[in-house]
Amino acid sequence: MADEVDPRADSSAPSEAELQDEFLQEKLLGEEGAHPRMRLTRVHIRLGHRFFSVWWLLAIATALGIVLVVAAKLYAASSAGRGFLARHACIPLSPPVPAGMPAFVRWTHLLTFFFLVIIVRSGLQVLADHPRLYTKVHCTPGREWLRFRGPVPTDRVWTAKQDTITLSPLVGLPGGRHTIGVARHWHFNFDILFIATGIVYTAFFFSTPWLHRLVPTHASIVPGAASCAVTYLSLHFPSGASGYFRYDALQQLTYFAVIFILAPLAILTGLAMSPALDNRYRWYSRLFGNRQIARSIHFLVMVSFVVFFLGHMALVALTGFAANLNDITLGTDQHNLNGFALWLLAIALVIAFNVWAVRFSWTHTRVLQRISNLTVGRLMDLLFDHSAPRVEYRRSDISPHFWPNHNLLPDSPEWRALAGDDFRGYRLKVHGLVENPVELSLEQIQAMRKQTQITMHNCIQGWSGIAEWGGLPFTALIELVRPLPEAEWVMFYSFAAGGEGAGRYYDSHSIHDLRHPQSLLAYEMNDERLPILHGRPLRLRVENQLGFKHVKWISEIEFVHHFRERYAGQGGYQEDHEFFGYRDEI
Ligand SMILES: Nc1nc2c(c(=O)[nH]1)N[C@H]1C(S)=C(S)[C@@H](COP(=O)(O)O)O[C@H]1N2
Ligand SMILES: [Mo]
Repeated sequence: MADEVDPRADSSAPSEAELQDEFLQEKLLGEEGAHPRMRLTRVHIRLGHRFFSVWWLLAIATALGIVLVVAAKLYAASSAGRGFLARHACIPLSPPVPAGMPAFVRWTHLLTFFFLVIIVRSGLQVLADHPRLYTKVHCTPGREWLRFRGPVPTDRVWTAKQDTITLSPLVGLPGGRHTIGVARHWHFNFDILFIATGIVYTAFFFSTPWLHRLVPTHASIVPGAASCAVTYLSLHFPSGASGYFRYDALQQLTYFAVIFILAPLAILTGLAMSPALDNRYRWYSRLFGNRQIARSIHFLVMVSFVVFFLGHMALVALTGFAANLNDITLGTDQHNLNGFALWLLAIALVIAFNVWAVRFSWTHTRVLQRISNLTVGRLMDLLFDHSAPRVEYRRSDISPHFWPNHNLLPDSPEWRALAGDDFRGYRLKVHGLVENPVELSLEQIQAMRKQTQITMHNCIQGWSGIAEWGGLPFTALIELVRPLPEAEWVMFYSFAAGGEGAGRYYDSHSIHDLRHPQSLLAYEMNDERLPILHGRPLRLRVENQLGFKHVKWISEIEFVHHFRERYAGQGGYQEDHEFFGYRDEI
């Protein structure tokens, strides 16, 4: 039997500084080979059963680009082409608005750019933690449509954590390997800023004539945009002299699509990956097909933003750089270099912020985590706290492959001894702030109320899988032990050491979440005894939370007032060591 946990008496518990140091060491010294770096040469796309290097895609896109330019030049020179271009002006018919960008556009434009840089960089870091994109929720190795590293090895058990790749801090925020906890703090906090800016923009948008410059109101915009496309593709660019009285048809359509299609799509597909939402309102992720398609769309939206940014910058440069930059920064149409200077300053500030953000991530990780607990955590309280998970799947939905994570099996001698005796000697110890502390054998647990549920597991890294779980509904245990009124959190301790090998794995849940009908102490998976890999003899299911909170190989359960009283006080092993949020419903 495992000895009782008393972390307060544990003099070997690492200090904050040691935790921070260990994090820095482990993340930055990830050796090449075991955890390859993200490189374009390693990106492969699947067609049928074969994977092709993404270079082929880029080569085909380049060839297509050249063909389009030649075709546009030929067409524009032909009599039919000349006729078409004369009939359909590239400028839309919408009424002109006062010259110069209004201040709200200039400011939101600049801020959105800044926020998006952080969001894209931290998003890439999240992707690096499971560098495969799928169309099915099952995430079966070999069935991904895009991958950033080689195939999953088939000669051994391969965990999702082993599958992570390393990112340079030039690309990812904060860079390194398996820094998803930190990346999510940047990603979500800047999402909030991005959305707030979007709301301000939209409010102004509807109360100014700006509306008329962007919203397509006439069908002539379609041939107009075609006319612009032919003009641009034949490499004729308007000069900046015309000023920004109105956008041309292609500009109008593109800006409209970026602001009112791409940006909302980014937000909506991001939310579709939330376990709280997906396991409560299945119709929501179904809007996109399923949560893995939503994840793929989320990625493609990011790619579209980057492609748009490159094209946008190229055209701004080609059509009168100085005048355009005056318009974008100062809202004037002059031909001096003031706007250019301001623009350079803005770029320098964004770069400086990113350099600082990487450093800060490595030196003040706990501060970032605390900020997120206050911002993102509060928002999750507001949005998700009342949505008890309830979605169930059919047997035919069960995933053929369920990724394992972190440990292959606990290396604790107690667990090994118990496993050697087929867990006959196992006693689940339930104690702490309860009226009736108990020690339950597996037989006793199995003799209590049994519940089965076919549910979807969402790992923080991005993969998902559906399985059937059978076990004791947590409410039955609550009824048995009768928690005292001051018990608000429940700690789950594992036999296994945490992923970093330091201290045992544990996590906590609010009693509120554990009263949900889908909170389960599982001893069966897919109608069979819970496999060793997945947590034998007991593992937790709390379906509105991410996978890392589902403790495997449970040794004991303790009711406490607050999780702050245990170990480093952040709520769990991953929260202490990896700086994850203590509640992760998104
Ligand atoms: N004891 C213990 N429990 C754990 C982990 C772990 O490393 N140790 N990993 C967590 C993570 S990150 C996930 S996604 C799930 C994975 O469960 P599975 O291996 O059954 O897929 O277990 C969670 N429970
Ligand atoms: Mo996970």
